[in-house]
Amino acid sequence: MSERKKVYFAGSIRGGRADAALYRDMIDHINKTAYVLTEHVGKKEVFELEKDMTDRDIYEQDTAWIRECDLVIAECTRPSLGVGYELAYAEHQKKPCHVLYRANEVRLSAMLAGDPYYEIHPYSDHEEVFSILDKILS
Ligand code: 6IA
Repeated sequence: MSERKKVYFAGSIRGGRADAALYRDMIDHINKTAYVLTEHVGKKEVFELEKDMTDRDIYEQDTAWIRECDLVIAECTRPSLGVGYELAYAEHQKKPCHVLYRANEVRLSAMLAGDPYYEIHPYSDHEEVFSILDKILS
């Protein structure tokens, strides 16, 4: 267990929860072979749980987890200021960063698509997302 890679999974929270079920499925899949530090991103009741934390608490915890992780996997179909910030922070920390998004639905921000540091993985359906995750984690 201890040698499992620590994954910082990033997905939209206040940016919109339309893909929350997908985040949960991705987190469950990653947890089969690695360890996700940020399970709350896939939780349905995230706003209920959030009530006990200040924004400062969230910021301090998440930036500490980015410093601790082995890699970042971000689902970026739904634009989120927080996810964009996390990716920039992770690049600054020199953590490998993988960006997944549905290319048939959105055009990825040029600030991610144009940054050669990021590994960009367009996909079109759920099955594809799991095989991309397997490749990232192999
Ligand atoms: O701007 P957004 O809210 O969409 O930003 C989403 C990103 O910020 C996610 O990738 C999270 O890592 C991070 N984030 C936003 N809200 C929280 C949060 N709320 N807790 C942890 N990370 C967050 C409290 C959740 C609760 C279960 C304790």
